[in-house]
Amino acid sequence: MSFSLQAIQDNFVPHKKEDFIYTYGTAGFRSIADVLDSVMYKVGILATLRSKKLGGATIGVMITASHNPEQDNGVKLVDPRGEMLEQSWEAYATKLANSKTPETLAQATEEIIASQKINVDQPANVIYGFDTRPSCPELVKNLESGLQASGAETKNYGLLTTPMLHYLVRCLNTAGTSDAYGEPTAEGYYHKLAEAYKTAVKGFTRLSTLHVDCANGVGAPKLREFLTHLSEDVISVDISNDQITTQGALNKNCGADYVKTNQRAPPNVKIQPGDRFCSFDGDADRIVYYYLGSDQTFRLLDGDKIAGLAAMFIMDLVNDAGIDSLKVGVVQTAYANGSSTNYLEKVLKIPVSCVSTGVKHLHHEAEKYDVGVYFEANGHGTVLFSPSALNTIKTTEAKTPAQNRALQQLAALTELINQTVGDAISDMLLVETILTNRQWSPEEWDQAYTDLPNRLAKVVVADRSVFTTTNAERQLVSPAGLQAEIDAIVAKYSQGRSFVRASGTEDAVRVYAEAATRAETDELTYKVAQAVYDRGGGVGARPLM
Ligand code: G16
Repeated sequence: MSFSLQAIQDNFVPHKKEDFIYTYGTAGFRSIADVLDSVMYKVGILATLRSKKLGGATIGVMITASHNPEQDNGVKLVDPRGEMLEQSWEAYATKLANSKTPETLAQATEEIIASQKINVDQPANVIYGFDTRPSCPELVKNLESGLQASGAETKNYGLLTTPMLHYLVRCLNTAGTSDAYGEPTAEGYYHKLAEAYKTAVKGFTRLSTLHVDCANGVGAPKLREFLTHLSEDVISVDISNDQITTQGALNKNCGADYVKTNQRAPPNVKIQPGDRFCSFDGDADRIVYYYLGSDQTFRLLDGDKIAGLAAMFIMDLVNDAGIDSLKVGVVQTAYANGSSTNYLEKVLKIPVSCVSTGVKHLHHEAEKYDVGVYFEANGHGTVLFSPSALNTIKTTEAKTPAQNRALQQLAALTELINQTVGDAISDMLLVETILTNRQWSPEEWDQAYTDLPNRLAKVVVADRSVFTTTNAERQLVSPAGLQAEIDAIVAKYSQGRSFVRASGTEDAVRVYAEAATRAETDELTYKVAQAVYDRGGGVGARPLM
């Protein structure tokens, strides 16, 4: 298929809302689904250009708004190794998305071709998938129209979790190389994870049933399909919130974001002491665990706790395998609980880096370690093994049975963990592997450290773009004077910490706070939220305690 600017103009999909400004944010374009048709068309063109630029490598496009409510939707591009779109291209995405006429779109397209020196005669290969949102079929048509107009070879993989699409892209681009990642099919993905899990838990007693809340999203059918690859003696899973066709149910009072933000189990989940629970988000790229303590209180095991568990286990294996020259590190964001950072640095003695929100930032930082564990507190994360770490694990000759076992376990983890992006199914298997190996209950896992009480709040403002930050989002640069006011508030609370940043996926400003006690944390959160509302152009009701 050939590339033609004329075809791009002739098939132009106009904007539904003239004054809407689109931005390629934390996880691509996200907004109310009604205004995304034109954006999908442009993303089709961009994916084609990206593939042509990279000599025809397969690029992925995922249509999802993940944790957002059902009426939203979004789209993001996946680069050849399964990672997020290279950041320098985000500006091109934004430019194309905001082109309001066929002529300006053709001009913006030509500019990208010229500045990236793209040979438009190169072939282009693009695959795509989507989640369960009712708006997806219509948006897929617009995406297909953009891909066709720009002349890409395409394959529609249909309903997928986001991490499955990332996996498929990497498989297609590495097929037939020494780096081959797996079979580029859903079956290939299930098979790879299931085989690795069987190896990783071999010889250990199976744990009690794990209860999984699938947020009424795509994780439900995909987890069910996956589980057909493992027998009940290997894992026992009970799935809830699997109503993918019930209107309005997606992420509503359930799912990882609900549990993390509200610090409580979904109301329709009957949680009993001793049981182990986890929640996925709407596209199954995040996971958080939880349980009821012996005092009947809800206990959250979030992304920080998963990072701590994974880092501890990997460090032990690396030591037992006698390959402790490998540098293990953890990457977090400002949302990481202060106690978790303290545990990693002081108890495990692991280097910790702090970067801006968004897995794209964490992923790149994690690549700097031999084994980079990265998790956002919201449960989005994975573990990366560098090529040299993979080689060391594969080629080290064991001198003792214990060393041999540790090397085998590490090798199984490299297969079990989706190294392209955070993946709820794969992360769930990682946690289950560790708990099974240790024969731990969630309480035992939770004993590593005690979280400082913390709270997340949202403030709606007239224009969230006036909130700019520095120092990995820990300090505000603008609005002027607001950071000084926050500092003055925080200083009044023991172990107080708070920061404010504009969300890249929702139309709101986020406020995070932690302090020594629950009461202090709640007060600190609302004081800061009120300052944001007052100085940052708050709209609607002023936040109240
Ligand atoms: C996305 C990103 C995450 C980010 C989250 C919230 O998650 O992939 O990295 O933490 O949004 O971002 P923000 O605070 O900017 O709204 P998801 O699961 O919605 O794709």
